[in-house]
Amino acid sequence: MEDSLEKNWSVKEVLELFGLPFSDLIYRAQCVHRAHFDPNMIQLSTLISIKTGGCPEDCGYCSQSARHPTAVENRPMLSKEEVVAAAKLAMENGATRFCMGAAWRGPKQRDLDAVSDMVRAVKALGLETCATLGLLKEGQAEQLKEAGLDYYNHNIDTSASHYDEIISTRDYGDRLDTLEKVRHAGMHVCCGAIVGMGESREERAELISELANQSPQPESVPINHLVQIEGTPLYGAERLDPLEFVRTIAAARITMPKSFVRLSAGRNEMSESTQALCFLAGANAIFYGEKLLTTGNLEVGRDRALLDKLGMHAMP
Ligand code: SAM
Ligand code: DTB
Ligand code: SF4
Repeated sequence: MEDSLEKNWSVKEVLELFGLPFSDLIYRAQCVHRAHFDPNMIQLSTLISIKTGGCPEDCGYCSQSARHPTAVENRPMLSKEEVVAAAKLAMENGATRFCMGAAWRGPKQRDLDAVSDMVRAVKALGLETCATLGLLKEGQAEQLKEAGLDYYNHNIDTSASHYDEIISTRDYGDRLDTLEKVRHAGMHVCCGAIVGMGESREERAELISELANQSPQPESVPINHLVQIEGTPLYGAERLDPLEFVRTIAAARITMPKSFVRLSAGRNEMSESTQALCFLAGANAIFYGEKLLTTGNLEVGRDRALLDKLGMHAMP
């Protein structure tokens, strides 16, 4: 089979993957997955929102934008002690990475100092660390790396062509610029997208090609299904067919063979069968823990039961 690692994926080629008969697509995804990973192993990351709500940005999907009338309120930043206590619990439950999210356009210097302290403390527990704090300015990625940050999450969210329908307060190029800073500082990149935001299949193929054509490819690729939040502009958007979601996962796996493809937001509204199909299509990471940032996720016990049922084991 062709080694797709250094391959440049055109939108047309990705669209052809989407158009394969379902069984052929899953078979290809499985072949690629098994060439690079233990197919029964899954990586578990736990999220925490260290600063919730009151965000100045206007992302159309987000509960935390101050511009949308949602039930989420502007809360102060958590203390280091609160964050460390949550990280300990995540570790006891079996997570190997702890991801700290903040509702900012980007961190101010004072915020970054506080987050750096949290990163140091979480890292000292023996967990991998990840943060998602928005756009980074010159020098900020280096400071986070210095504090022991392993991964920085910054999503392209959607295709360049659909982007303006979703966000107006920062552009696609701003995002690429932050991703470049993360790479340059020597951190691992976690970069993915959200589907189910009214995009077409072609736009889904476009976003997969944009993720896959990053060089090097992101180590971690979260594929989120939109969690519809009352009060946001995207509330009421047409739900994606679950099998189209599975196809998106398969396309990510085939085009990014060595990346961890994370079945991310939206699992709470997904059947076990759909999740199992996502794993079959090459997803090998999930967010694990009762909460994502502001919305619910599956209970730890239910996730453990699902993994047991599928004979899957958590990455040590
Ligand atoms: N404020 C920072 C930023 O936007 O870069 C970091 C936190 S932000 C909440 C992190 C990511 O969560 C977003 O880029 C988006 O991909 C995802 N996300 C937010 N709300 C979501 C929703 N309702 N459904 C699915 N994914 C969502
Ligand atoms: C990502 O791609 N998905 C996560 C994480 N990175 C930060 C966030 C999902 C948020 C879902 C909606 C919420 O809980 O507010
Ligand atoms: Fe703010 Fe991030 Fe939500 Fe956009 S996704 S409104 S930047 S918290």
